[in-house]
Amino acid sequence: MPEDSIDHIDFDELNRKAISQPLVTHIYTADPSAHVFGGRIYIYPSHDIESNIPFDDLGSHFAMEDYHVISMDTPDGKAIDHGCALHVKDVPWAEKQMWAPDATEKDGIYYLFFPAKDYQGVFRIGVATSKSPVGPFIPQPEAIKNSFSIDPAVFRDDNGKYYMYFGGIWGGQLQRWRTGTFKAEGEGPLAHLPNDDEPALCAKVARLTDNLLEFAETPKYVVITDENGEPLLAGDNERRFFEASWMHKHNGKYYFSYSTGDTHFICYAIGDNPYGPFRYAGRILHPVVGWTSHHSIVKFNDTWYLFYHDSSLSKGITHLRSIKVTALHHNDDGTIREIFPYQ
Ligand code: FUB
Repeated sequence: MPEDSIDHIDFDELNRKAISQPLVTHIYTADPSAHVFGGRIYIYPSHDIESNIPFDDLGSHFAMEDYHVISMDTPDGKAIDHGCALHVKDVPWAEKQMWAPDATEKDGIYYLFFPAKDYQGVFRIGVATSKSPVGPFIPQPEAIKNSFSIDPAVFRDDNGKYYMYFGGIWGGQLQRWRTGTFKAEGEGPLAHLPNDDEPALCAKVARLTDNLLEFAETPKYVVITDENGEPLLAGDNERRFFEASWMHKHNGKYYFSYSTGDTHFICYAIGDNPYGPFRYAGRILHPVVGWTSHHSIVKFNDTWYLFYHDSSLSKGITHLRSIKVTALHHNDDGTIREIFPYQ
């Protein structure tokens, strides 16, 4: 439900109908990247704040400054806020807009991956490390070489290789990198998008180096195909990629899930390897209150869970969101049961 249609919502009624409640209510949180480390759930969300910057198509109103890690014993247990894990003022290359992060672990070191705008107004992706899953995280002095756009999601495959999926159109600037170099904004944030009858812009994927601090290869396109094996078109905005990449593996198949942005769905596509192509397979989550939809999918004690967010606690304010969790079910044929966030 986009912000312009919230005027008539009875939020008390909506919250009664919600399939889940905010995991924390003392701060606003969004874009939950959840992982299980040592048998405990750790969530790496954006930390939403009121910036008083007006809504625009660039997402300027998402002016977040730091990250807090949230942890839980179980998906229905108490969520603990471990405080500030990384602040933009401690990241030498980053000026503002600490958007959706992700984290991973390798050999006892925890890696926090995060997008932020540099001092030229260009989104880059940085990495910070800690010996603890809750930080504090020490950032690398520079952003990842040749990184761009937003929403990093790091996937560890069973063979121990790590891949980063990333990208987001509109305010996430992916369209401005279409030719390989950064294009000026031109006629506005929607400039440089493909025409409706051209293939949609794709998320990117790159394997990471062994120390997880750099791309080991030039990022490749994450192509999503339709039922005929053709790439989804840019005008197919109920199915095409917008932002919020995530990867999970189930029964040997690779599930690439993502947000459709302006149509507010979390959808998924299935492939046979981490690079794809991925065949569009359907919707996971129907629209939530608030413009954005962003999620992660993680297995805990043999049950899969969808972490997501909505703006119900802030009564529909787009940039003040709250993280939530609900169970996710794979059907026997490999498809995922659709989730309706309000019954
Ligand atoms: O939280 C800021 C941005 O909003 C994220 O990077 C996007 O995925 C969207 O949720």
